Amino acid sequence: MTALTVFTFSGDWGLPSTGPFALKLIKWLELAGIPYRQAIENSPGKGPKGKNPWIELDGERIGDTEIIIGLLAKRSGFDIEAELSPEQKALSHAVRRMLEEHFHQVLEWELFAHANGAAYIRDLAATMVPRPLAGTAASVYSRRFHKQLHARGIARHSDEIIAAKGKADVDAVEALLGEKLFLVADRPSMADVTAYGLLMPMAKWPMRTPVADDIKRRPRLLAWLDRISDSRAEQRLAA
Ligand SMILES: N[C@@H](CCC(=O)N[C@@H](CS)C(=O)NCC(=O)O)C(=O)O
Repeated sequence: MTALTVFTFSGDWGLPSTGPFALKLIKWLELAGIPYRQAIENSPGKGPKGKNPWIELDGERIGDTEIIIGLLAKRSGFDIEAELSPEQKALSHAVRRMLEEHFHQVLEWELFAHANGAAYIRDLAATMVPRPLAGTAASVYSRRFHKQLHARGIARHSDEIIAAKGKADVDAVEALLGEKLFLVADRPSMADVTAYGLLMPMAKWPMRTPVADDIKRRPRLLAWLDRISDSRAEQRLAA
């Protein structure tokens, strides 16, 4: 395959990127054994869809992890769910959509609207723009996310309801995992890869926020996230 560049938010908390969708994409590439170059770009507006991550392949910029993974899967012949039954595929799809379309709102709310998340964003802004502008940059960013989260729906609820909604998703994931190694099969599926992207930042960030704290109190879930983190193409091929 020709040279592939993946544009992601910068890394932190021991992760190669703080972006949930970037982590999902990077993990899928690792499982596929597809080499890539990571380029740090913290302005999503530079991407073809105004969202992070995106890739550059054969001179073309492509956004949206679902579209990117679909394209690269076709080109490489790597189908992460090749051995799943139609029912397992449906389950994996439903979990992925729950995490991307609902849980992602909770993650962003804790990061941008919760006081402890917002303090992290302010400190981060100070590392990116000169001091006098950092406060303004952080509040512009935070206002933009508030507006988005209100439009998506989550920010219309009280703090308690948002936390309960987030924990309900985590409960569902933990119940589905049960005593298994991965969510729907004995190897990672798209549900696991997506969950890694969406849950791992909250499991790792040091800020005290309600749903992140709840994830950190679930050893079985943390062990599974580490298992996905450690999964590589070699293991898949050897399995
Ligand atoms: N459906 C997209 C979602 C990407 C997404 O929501 N990215 C967020 C960061 S995790 C983003 O760039 N937000 C910035 C913005 O909306 O301004 C994908 O799968 O790549």
